Parts: sequence; C-alpha cells; structure tokens
Amino acid sequence: MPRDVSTTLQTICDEVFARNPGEVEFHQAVREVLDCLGPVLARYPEFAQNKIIRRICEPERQIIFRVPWVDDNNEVHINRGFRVEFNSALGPYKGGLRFHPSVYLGIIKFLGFEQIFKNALTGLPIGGGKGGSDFDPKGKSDGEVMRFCQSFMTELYRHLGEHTDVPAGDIGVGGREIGFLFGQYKRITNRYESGVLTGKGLDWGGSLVRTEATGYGTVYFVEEMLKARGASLEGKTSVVSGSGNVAIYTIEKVNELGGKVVACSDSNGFIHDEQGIDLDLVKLLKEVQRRRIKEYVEHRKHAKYIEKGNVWDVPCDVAFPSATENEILGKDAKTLVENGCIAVGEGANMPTTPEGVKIFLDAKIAYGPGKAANAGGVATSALEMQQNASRDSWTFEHTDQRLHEIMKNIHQACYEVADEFGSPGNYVVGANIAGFLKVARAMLGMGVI
Ligand code: NDP
Ligand code: 2IT
Repeated sequence: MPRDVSTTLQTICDEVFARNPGEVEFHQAVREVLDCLGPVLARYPEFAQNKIIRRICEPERQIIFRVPWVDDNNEVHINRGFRVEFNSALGPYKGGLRFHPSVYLGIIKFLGFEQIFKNALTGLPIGGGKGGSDFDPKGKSDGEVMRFCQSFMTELYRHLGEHTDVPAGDIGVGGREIGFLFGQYKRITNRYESGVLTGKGLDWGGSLVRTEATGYGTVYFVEEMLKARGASLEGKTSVVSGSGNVAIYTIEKVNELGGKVVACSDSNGFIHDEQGIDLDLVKLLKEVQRRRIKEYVEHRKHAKYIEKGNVWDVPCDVAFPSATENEILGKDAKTLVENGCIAVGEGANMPTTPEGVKIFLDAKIAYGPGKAANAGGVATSALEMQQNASRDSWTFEHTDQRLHEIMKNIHQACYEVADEFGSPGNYVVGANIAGFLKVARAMLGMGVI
C-alpha cells in the first residue's frame, strides 16, 4: 500500500477515535473496515479527495431520548433510547433495535456502522441504521414490555417512516416487541404503514422466512464457503453459541443439511448434547416459555449443562457464534483451530475479537465475518418491505429461494473482490471492500451531502 494512503487511513482512524471517545466497540468496527481499504484508496483517489471515508464514519443523525415507563408495582423507571441513522446513500435507514442492559451509544454506533456495509452487500435498496435501549426485557411481564415499547415508540415514531427509517429486531427484540412497537406507531400516526417496521407477525404484514432468515442465511453462507473448498456441512459437527433467534434457526438449517449441532448456550452457561441438540425442546424452552438453557438437561438426562462454561471448548468442525460481540477471544479462536475447526460463520455481529480474527485468517480456515454471513436477516427484512410495498405476500419456498440466492451472491461478491484486491480467500477484505464500494459510489454520485 502506498505510504500516503496508509497515513491517510491512520489519520482518519485517529480522528474518529478522538471524536468518539470511549466508544470502544465503534472504534473496533471502524478500524476493521479501514484496515481493508488501502488498495481501494490507492486505486480510486476520488474517494479520498471527496472525504468519503470521513463522511461514512460520521452518522447522518443520532437520536438519544428518555424512555420513562411504569412497572407492575407502579414504580417509575427511566431508560435511555437510541437510534443512529448512519447512512442513507442506498435507501432508507435499515437495521434492528437491541434491548439489553449493556446498550450505550458505542454499541449502537458499531452496529449501525456494520449495518451500512452489510446492507450494501445484500444488493437491496437499504441504508444503514441501528437503535435500541439499555432496557432489560429479562424477567419483565408482557405488560411491562408493552408499556416500555409504547413509551419508546412515543418518541421514536417521529423519526421513522417506510421511506425514512425502518427498524426491526435484534437482541431482546423479537415478534412480541415488534408487535407492541407497530401498534403504538399505528395509533400515534393514524396510518397503517406496514413498511415502517420489519419482523412483523404473519397475520399483519410480516414475511414468511424472516424469523428463520438470519440463521438460515448464515448456514447458506458457510455452505458456500465450504463448497468453494470442495467440502460441505454434511456429517460435520457444529457448535452454536447463544440460544436465541439466530442460534435456533442456525441449528435448524445445519440439521436440514445433514450436520449435527452438539452445543449451544446462553449468558449463564452452555449445554452439550453429543447425540445432537433436540431443537424442538430448545424452541419450547426459549421461544414459548422464555426459560434458561440449563433447563434442557432436565428433559434430556444424558446431556450436560456447564454453568459459566465456555462453549468454544467443545470440539467442532464448524463454529457459529450467534450470541453477541467479542464472544470469541484470541484464546478461544486458538482452541477452535487446535480442535480442528475448518469454518466459522458469524451469525452475531462482530463476535470475534481482532486477535481471534487474525488467528482464523492466519490458519486459513473458512472465516465468514458477520457483515457478510448474517446479512440474510436484513435481506429478508428488505423482502418484507417489497411485499408490503406491493401489498402482496410470498410463499415460504419463494422467499427462502430469494434468501438463498442473495446469500450465494454475497459469497460470490466477497470471494471475487477479495481476489481482485490481492487477498484471495479473505472474506473480511472481500466483504469490507465490496460493501464499501457500493456505498462510496452512491455517495460520490450524490455530491457533498
Ligand atoms: P436474541 O435476543 O434472540 O438471543 C440472544 C442470545 O445471545 C441469547 O441466547 C442470549 O443469552 C445470548 N446473549 C446475548 N447477549 C449476551 C452476552 N452479553 N453474553 C452472552 N450471551 C449473550 O438475539 P438474536 O438471536 O436476534 O441476536 C444474536 C446476535 O445476532 C446478535 O449479535 C445480533 O446483533 C445478531 N444478529 C441478529 C439478527 C436478527 O435478525 N435477529 C440479524 C443479524 C445479526 P441470554 O438470554 O442469557 O441473554
Ligand atoms: O443485525 C442485523 O442485521 C439485524 N439485527 C437485522 C436488521 C433488520 O433490519 O432486519
């Protein structure tokens, strides 16, 4: 890389870190993308001349608001709400809402930044955004969750719209929460604007396959990476972290493709079932009853629950981190590689630390970074928007086929672009450059805005 290019990128990184102090996850996400852009700036000086990277790193709009609500005992609580509308070069802001006590601006900005490039990779007309709150839905009654969602939307609604900003789910936000949010939006605006939220119920504008899409898409992506190496998931053993939406439908698709998942987790510990995870049981415990994963072993006596254990210690051929950011540390990546892991598909966003990523890349295993591998979720959200716009609803088979094609295309784009820019087999380089180029070209075409 020419020296002036690497100096420019380093200066931009330093500026972003100084302008956003303490937002360590955002810094990490920015550094990873910028580390890949040297060859792009060298080839296209117009991007630097027009300060495209500096503009991409500054959100178009950031909204922070108070969310007061009353619990079942009439006690008042105050949470903080966020929506970061990061980039609308390719379409309305699009990205999920996360409700988790760890949420602060730095998390929402890292997620929103990743979302820009992920959404670009889908090839669909969606910009990047993310939102959420430090509200903890765990242990709350349905009534409490409803009142929180209504209060959250009472502020957020003024910033949304099917052509403006379209939220969906993420950690702690699923079908129940999207229902409460949509109901309040409809009531305040007096508009049945289906396309303003995705992940809706199937009876009122939701799309088939959206629930399954992130997990299925991640497995499709891994299947493509393996195919490129003459392998497949059939007969392989997998480990999946988390036991939420992404984890559950990752397990379902691995099973369908002839693989076996032997472990999954939640934030308290993990279960290990050498006979293969009983997915109906996990669905019942997590989706229907909202219980903890440790209860699995009460029903499957031969399985083990390891409280506070590390799921990455379980040997596997393929790893699917599907819980949260930075859940695979350098030491975990080392363990996975030493145990013979040949592929990693990131269902979660940025689940691997930079040390871990380096270990995977150095070991030359098939490593699919989140912004490529988990793009099936948001892609199917965009398909939901298409159905809403045409007041139509597609069959499961048709929607799944579209999702599958999109994931194949993303894989192909990442693979080819990595090659073209001198890093064959490196999907981090491929995803970051392919995503960046789409956004950068659109921004260039629209002038200084
Ligand atoms: P869910 O809330 O359905 O499930 C999250 C799972 O991860 C739970 O098992 C949860 O355990 C675990 N988890 C969450 N936070 C932590 C933590 N800090 N430490 C350990 N475990 C944790 O969320 P999703 O399945 O929707 O999301 C999982 C990941 O996938 C996130 O990174 C999200 O950003 C990403 N993603 C989601 C998409 C979607 O469509 N839903 C799309 C693309 C990416 P516990 O119950 O104990 O908290
Ligand atoms: O991280 C993500 O891509 C999501 N949480 C899904 C976003 C969406 O708009 O469907």
